[in-house]
Amino acid sequence: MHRVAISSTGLFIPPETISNEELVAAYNAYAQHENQVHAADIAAGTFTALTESSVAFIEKASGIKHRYVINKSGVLDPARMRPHIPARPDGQLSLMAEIAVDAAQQALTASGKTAADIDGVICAAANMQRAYPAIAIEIQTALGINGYAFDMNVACSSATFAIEQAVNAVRCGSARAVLVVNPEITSAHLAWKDRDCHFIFGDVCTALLIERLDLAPAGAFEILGTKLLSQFSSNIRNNSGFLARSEDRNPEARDLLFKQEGRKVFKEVCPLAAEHITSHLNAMQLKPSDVRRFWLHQANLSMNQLISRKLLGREATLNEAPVILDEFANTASAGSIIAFHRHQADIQTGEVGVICSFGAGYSIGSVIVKRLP
Ligand code: CO8
Repeated sequence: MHRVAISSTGLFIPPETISNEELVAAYNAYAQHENQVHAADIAAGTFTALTESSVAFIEKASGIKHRYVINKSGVLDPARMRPHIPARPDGQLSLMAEIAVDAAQQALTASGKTAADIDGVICAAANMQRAYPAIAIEIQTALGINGYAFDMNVACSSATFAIEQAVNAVRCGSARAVLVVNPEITSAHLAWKDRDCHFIFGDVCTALLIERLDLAPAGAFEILGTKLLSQFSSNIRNNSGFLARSEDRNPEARDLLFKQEGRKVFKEVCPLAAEHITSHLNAMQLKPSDVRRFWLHQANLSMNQLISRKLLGREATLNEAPVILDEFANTASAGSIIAFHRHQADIQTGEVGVICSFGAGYSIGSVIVKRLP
């Protein structure tokens, strides 16, 4: 059995950004237009008038200030309210593969590795742009990597669940190193016309190089342990899938995009996540107070504050539990990895940290790491 490390990370950030002010202005223009179109029905009581969104609510309820997106103009067009992403011919690199290759190349450069050092690629994200062939195989080929590649989806926990698969492959010797990439184009499955959730998500791609510790560069993070948990819930759900066509559904039906019972998710997932992290640490003879940094899933600021209160008996400082969701919004599985990518340079040799994701499924994944000399 080999010891395993996170050798490096990479982060692709889309070039376009949307502020809460821009988002709310577009939503409110859409709502006003809908209310004008349906004025007679509203007066007759057969149509419920749309209520306007507000920047103050978004910042107070979520902590989100802006988000990056692949395409801004389509999202902000009140007559469209979804990104404009032109279809590409089959011979051209697909969008998810393109942003994953960018993040993966950054991770390879950061660890001084080349394609020849890698034996596997896992593309793990909350949605895939096609059924097959696997996006991961396209990424593998674009990077010139031999070996194998596959896609997997565990919604917001896709990255941590993929880390465990990569760790197992490296630990037992079936791969020397595995690239885990998380291309999250959440803007394409977000209901931008729904005031309750139009502010939640953003686009990004992260990459992690999971490698045999004896091959990893100095300053890498040893993976001391991973722990996964899932518990079925429909409180976060997207019914889009290959059966939709046979079900004769309206392609515009609301349930074919992300939907959630946000309050229930908040109430149910916070205690589950805190309990999960504590029991994982206990199993490694560690306490939450031994942890130098928590790189938590980035869905909602109050959620992370509540989880850290449950863990530490007090609110964590930004140094102990960094926040990136103000800049990026919720980026599904990439959130905790962005926090790790951005906030790990100051971790000293021997210090321990926890990467933890939580989300749809429900699914929770924790990864305990220790900085190496
Ligand atoms: N502007 C103004 N007012 C609003 C708005 C708005 N935009 N939206 C809602 N309100 C109003 C409501 O109408 C309500 O009014 P009233 O009290 O009069 O009824 C009031 O504000 C409060 O509404 P809520 O109860 O809904 O508000 P909350 O305080 O609960 O905040 C949140 C809503 C921010 C959604 C919060 O519940 C939350 O963050 N919950 C946890 C969500 C979460 O973590 N979900 C995980 C999803 S991520 C995941 O698993 C990945 C899925 C795959 C990716 C999908 C990509 C698209």
